[in-house]
Order: sequence, then structure tokens, then C-alpha cells
Amino acid sequence: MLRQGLSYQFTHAVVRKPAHSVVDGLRATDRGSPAFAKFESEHGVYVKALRHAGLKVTVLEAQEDYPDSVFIEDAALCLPEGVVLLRPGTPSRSGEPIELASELGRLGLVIHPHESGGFIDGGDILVTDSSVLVGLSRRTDRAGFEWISKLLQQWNYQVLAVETPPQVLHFKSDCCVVDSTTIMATSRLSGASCFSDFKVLTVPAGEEAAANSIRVNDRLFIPAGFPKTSEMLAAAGYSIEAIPVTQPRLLDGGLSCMSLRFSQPPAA
Ligand code: CIR
Repeated sequence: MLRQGLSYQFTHAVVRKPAHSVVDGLRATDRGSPAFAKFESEHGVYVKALRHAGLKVTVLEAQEDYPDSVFIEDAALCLPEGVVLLRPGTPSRSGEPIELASELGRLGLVIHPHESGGFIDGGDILVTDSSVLVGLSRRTDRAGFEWISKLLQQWNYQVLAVETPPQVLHFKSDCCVVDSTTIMATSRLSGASCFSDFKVLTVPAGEEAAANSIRVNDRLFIPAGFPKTSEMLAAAGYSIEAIPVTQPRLLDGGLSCMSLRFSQPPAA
């Protein structure tokens, strides 16, 4: 079933302030710890950009006990049917969804609890207008996939298991939705059969991190510092805006993982 605009037309976003403990966040390769003040400032630019794109942004308080909790996308999936709580597949993050559930419940969102023995990170879930792709990874296992697949199928989503490339943290580290029929992906993923129904823009070599971009309404936010990607997207006619994410990137994070984006109908 095609849901036009589901994957990039939003009215709301929820973000979480970075905790001071973010300096201890997880990273695959240590290239130095992020500096808290700089992280906070880049996060502020990100929130402002979401607001300029037309979103009402709720900023949740920092969770000091969870250094990676600023990467809020990994703890929940927001769909028009409600919020699906996830189960991050790394021990230091497993408690993040618990408090998030109460916070989102207080915003009036419908919460669907996690009910599987498996694991699933939001960074592995790519929602397109026609299907939901779930990347099996070091964080997302088959049981996590089976569970979410069953739940989302009840809501008539087509859900497919795909492979996150082995050296990549999350599926969405390497791809993003650009519009209803277009995906941008690294060369590691651009030929994948899961994208055969899409037009695929391949991120220029050497700029792989630019694949973690986000389309929000009429804007395409890309991480700053990737001139070839920027040129490619501008030439294709997209309205792009570069956002600095030097500090999140030290922790393998990027644009998609720092917000939950969704649409809510206007109150009656
Ligand atoms: C982690 O390893 O869990 C964090 N340091 C980064 C999470 C990034 N999340 C995402 O791409 N969805």
C-alpha cells in the first residue's frame, strides 16, 4: 500500500537533549570523545533546522544514565498508528525506551509496548512510502524483525528484512529516503535488491557518511562537509541544507538518529 508522504512529511518531532555523559557514548572506533558544549551547540542547530522545516519540536530532558540517549531514534518508531517501543540491541542502551514511553505517553501519543525476546534499533528501520525495510545488524536480530513485522503487518505495512552491511552500525547509516520514489545510498547498498523499485542516488565515493541524511517536508538535511553529495542533490533539484554533526559522528551518530519525526492531525 502506498502512503504518499509518510516517510518525509511531518508535523512534529521529539528530540532529547544530550547528557553530559554523552562524552562516554559508544563508538566503533575511538577518534576522540565529543566535547559536550560543541555537541550541545550542534544539537541546537539541528533543533532549529527542524523547526524551520515546519515541525513542532518537543525537547526532552537529558538522561545522564544513558550516554547515547540523545540518539532517540533507536528507542522507538513513530507511525500514524502510534509509537512502537523498540529494544536497543546493546546493553548500555536497553533501558532507554522505558522512560521514553512515559514521556511520549504524556504527550498524548499511543504507545505499543515491545513484546519480543529479540532486539531492534530504530536506526535499522527505514520507513518508505511503500514499505518498511528492517536491516538485520549487530543491533537488530531476526526475533526483533519477526516481532515488528507481525505488528506492522496488522496495520497493512509491507515489512521486509534486509541486510545491514557488516561494517556498518545501522542500515540507515548508509541510506535515506529522498522522496516517495527516491533513495540515497552508499555504493555498499545502492545495488541492493530491496531498492529495485526506487530510483537510487549513490553517494559519491569518500562521502559515505552523507547517506545519513533526512528529508523533512520540503527540505533535505544533509551533514555538513560533503560538497560532492551536496552538488549531486542540488543538481537533482532538491532544496538542501547542511547541518553540522561533527560531534554526533564521533559516536557513529548522525542526522536521522537524533529525532523521532511524525505527523499528528490537528486537534479537533
Ligand atoms: C550507538 O552506538 O548506539 C550510538 N553511539 C550511536 C547511535 C546512532 N544511531 C543511529 O544511527 N540510529
